[in-house]
Amino acid sequence: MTMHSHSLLAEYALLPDGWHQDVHLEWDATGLLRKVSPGKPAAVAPRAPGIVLPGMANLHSHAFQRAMAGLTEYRAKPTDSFWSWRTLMYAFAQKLTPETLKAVAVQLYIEMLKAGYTSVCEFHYLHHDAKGEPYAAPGEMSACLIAAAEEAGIGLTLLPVMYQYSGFGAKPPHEGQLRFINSPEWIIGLLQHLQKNHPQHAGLRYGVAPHSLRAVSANSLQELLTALRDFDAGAPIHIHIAEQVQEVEDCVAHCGARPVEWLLDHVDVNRHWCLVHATHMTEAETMALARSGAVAGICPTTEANLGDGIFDGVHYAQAGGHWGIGSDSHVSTSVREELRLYEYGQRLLHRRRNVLVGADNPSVGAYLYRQALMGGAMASDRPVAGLAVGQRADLLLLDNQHPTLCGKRGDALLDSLIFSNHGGSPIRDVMAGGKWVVRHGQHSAEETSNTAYQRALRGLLSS
Ligand code: NGQ
Ligand code: ZN
Repeated sequence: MTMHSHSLLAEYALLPDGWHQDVHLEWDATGLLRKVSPGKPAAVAPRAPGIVLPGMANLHSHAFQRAMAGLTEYRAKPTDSFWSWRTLMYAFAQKLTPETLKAVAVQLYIEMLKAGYTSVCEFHYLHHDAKGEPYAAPGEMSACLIAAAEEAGIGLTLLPVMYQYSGFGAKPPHEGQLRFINSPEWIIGLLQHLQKNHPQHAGLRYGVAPHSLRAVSANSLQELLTALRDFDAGAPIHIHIAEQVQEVEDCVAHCGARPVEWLLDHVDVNRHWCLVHATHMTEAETMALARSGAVAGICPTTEANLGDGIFDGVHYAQAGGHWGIGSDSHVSTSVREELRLYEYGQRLLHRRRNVLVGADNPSVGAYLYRQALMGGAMASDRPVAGLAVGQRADLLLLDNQHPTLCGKRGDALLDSLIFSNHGGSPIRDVMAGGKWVVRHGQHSAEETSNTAYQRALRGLLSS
């Protein structure tokens, strides 16, 4: 295979309608697939020996939190919880500078690519400096994430976060939240600035993220959505919705409804929406969310790490709800581990096996991979839904001789990839937007990034 070719012959590939032999893939200079033809060996195209999967979209990331993974796993109080973790996270967030954010994000995005994510949605709220003063350049921190994604070669959906309050009832923000605080006008102004200085393309998309119902008011949420319609009516909208029982109770006390219930009643929630951590829903809310066409953003490793609870995957799957996965706080950046833990949570809860499957296919791996791919593409609102004409050439080339995969065909490959975890990853090469970014398990910018990351981490941990 040559580095600059715009075509390849995939020996065995997963397409939207299933597995195919000898698939001729061709893409254009913008990285979009122009040809996907199975069963026609073309002598001209370089051969990709192995198994080709579409690359996965990561629908929820707070990049800076990568640098604190592993640093909150000690007991400070017997009552340690999501909220005490959040206090530690705020203290850490205070230390980030534009330079350290960029170094951490490049490292993270390289790790994501190596683990099978070819796109990421950044739920980005570190807008101002540590005192809460705006940086001289608007979007200084956003620009660092855009530059990091470009350097790593990962597709990016950037979602600037609107954040106003510390709790329901317009409680004033805490000191630790001052870096996040803004308004609907500020967010739209930022989007305009970003669109001017870093215009959107197939690898870069903008949307918005009202942080949560506890951090914004009903009025400012409406204002943001109205202004967003003028800026870009199809832009993706992400929100943290019902992660903790405490926030559900506070929402009921202040708004007279549970968070998902309230949102569905007051806002036109549709396929442009992604509800992250829809952990605590009644069965009626679960069904209504599935019917809305929105995506549920599920972050299994982070939700387990923070003690959030378990998403009702069974009823949601029965109702045909869209969902995808996010690595959120980045205690793990593995597609395989995220999907495995989603199914394992359901098994432990229901004391059964093979819980999350589609109506027409018994393979758990196929359900998990295909659904997460579709939901991730919707939440990203970029053409990353799989290997089809018009979609991005985002793909993973797996080693078919790896002990995890050897001798297997069809959906058993996905079952094994997710549920058989032995001897390192079989993901060998990764292409994003038509460019090989990982070859033989190595990213081209890995060494430079490691050095910058080590320097950044030394600074963050000593201050
Ligand atoms: C966040 N993370 O914004 O980083 C949140 C914690 C909050 C998760 N929800 C802060 N996992 O929800 O207030
Ligand atoms: Zn989050």
